[in-house]
Amino acid sequence: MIRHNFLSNATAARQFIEGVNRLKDPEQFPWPGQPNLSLYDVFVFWHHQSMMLMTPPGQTDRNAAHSGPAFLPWHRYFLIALERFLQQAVDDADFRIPYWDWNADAQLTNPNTSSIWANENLGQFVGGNWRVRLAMNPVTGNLQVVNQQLQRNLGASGRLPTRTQVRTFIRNQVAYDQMPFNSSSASGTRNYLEGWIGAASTHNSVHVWVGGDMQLSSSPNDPVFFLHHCNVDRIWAAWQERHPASSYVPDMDAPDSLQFHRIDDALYNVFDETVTPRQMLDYKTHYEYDTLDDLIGL
Ligand SMILES: [Cu+2]
Repeated sequence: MIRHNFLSNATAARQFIEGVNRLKDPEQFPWPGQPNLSLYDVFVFWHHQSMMLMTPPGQTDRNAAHSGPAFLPWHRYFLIALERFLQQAVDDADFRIPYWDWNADAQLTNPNTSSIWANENLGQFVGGNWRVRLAMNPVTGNLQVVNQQLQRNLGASGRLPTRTQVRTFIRNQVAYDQMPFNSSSASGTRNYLEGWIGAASTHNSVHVWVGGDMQLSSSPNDPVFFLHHCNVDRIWAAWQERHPASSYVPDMDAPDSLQFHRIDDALYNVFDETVTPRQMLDYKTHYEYDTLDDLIGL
């Protein structure tokens, strides 16, 4: 089953929008035991909690899902988990999350004018019925229940990475990751793609470019989170195809300070399911992308 470009597959785009609206509805998809919260809100909570779980404790860089090797497999699993619920919501087992090809929008004179932000697409989540229900309390650092509009600030800061920037690190980065396996790793495709190194600041700068809720630990409040991360995942898939002999690191010989990031560790989860980075490597058992040629073709 195929993950398509959001802007070139109207069926996938429509199903994504219909599906997230249903998952967001506490009547249709309740969060058990949490009145007025939905299954969609669980994903906001899960993401926030992953960022609060520092690995190891006592430092402020690597957490259970970011600034470390598990960044890519954790977010791959996060999308697959939402994708399964979306399949129920739209009653279509073949549905796959579409991706936002922000490299294409980077070529526009004004990327804000991309039709992805039109009202019939993602524009409708701002100022309509869509509500942010969980946001971080700035004093306690915990999520609190709120009822507010989604915020974006398109293009106010950051920039969209160019296709050339992405193709260059896919080609040049042979290793998946390297010591010290955090945001200061000097090379490795994970740190380039996450955006802590390289002029493009790849994944990070797209969060900054969208702005508003996308810059917070509660960033899955904005449905574009999933389209963005689908493209991040597509770039990882392209790198995997380009470097089939390169393996995931670290293995289980790494110290416990790398818990959640070693190949057979359980990824941080709020659902009752054990999934490891190793189980996320072969993405083709779940989906394929309509194309990787723009990333690794001639
Ligand atoms: Cu994240």
